[in-house]
Amino acid sequence: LPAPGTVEFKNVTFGYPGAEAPVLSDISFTAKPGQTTAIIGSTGAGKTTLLNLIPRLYDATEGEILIGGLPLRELGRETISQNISSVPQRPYLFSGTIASNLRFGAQEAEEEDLWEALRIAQADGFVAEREGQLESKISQGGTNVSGGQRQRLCIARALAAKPKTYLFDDSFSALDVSTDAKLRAALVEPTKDAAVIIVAQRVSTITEADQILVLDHGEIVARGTHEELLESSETYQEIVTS
Ligand code: DUT
Ligand code: MG
Repeated sequence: LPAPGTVEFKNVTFGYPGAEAPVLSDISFTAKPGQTTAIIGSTGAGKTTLLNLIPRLYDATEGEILIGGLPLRELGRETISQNISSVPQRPYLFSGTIASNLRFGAQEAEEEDLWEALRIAQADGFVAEREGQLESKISQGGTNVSGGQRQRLCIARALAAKPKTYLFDDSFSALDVSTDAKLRAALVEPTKDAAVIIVAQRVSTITEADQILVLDHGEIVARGTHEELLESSETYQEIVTS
């Protein structure tokens, strides 16, 4: 079997229920542990839809998705949530404390582990400044933290769960360029044995990725490293220069 955490798409097609045309067509790729797979493409290309198939928010209409070589459809909810952490495009926080939000996928985590996750996510500074720190209250929907803080808390939550597969949906674009760079540098070590799939808007976020998939109208129109795509893909060149 492929290593745990490996995500394989085999000829996956998906259409939203009731819609005529599929949103994703014949998608095939493998995201391996120890590697970063980046997905880039214009708005509406199907990037979020593709990521959402992995924790089974929807099931593929055709084709197959395998996790660690096992069909996704045969894995239980619990196995999926224990092994895959997803930072959604619109990250959400629950009403409760910062600690309870961070422990969502990691009930057993010690305070020290939570601080470590916050440090990596570049969120330790503002949490330390809040009255009550880890025990400070988050209001319903997380409206008493800023969008960028919410994003970093959700990244910390994903890290605290120590999954085998990370899904980041446009998780770095609300951060300023310098925080984005610091955060991604800090992520290298804790995610080094995991499969990391990143949807990005900024090319600078993914130039180091092991493979980049260029998605256009639900199809992978090019794939390769940043250097390879600069040579081979007009769509990628357009994204880089836009
Ligand atoms: N779509 C639906 N129903 C949904 C979500 C999306 O019909 O619940 C459509 C809208 C769009 C396509 O699917 O035509 C792909 O949407 P997705 O959100 O996957 O696109 P994206 O690549 O993530 O766009 P963005 O960069 O704006 O996040
Ligand atoms: Mg999206």
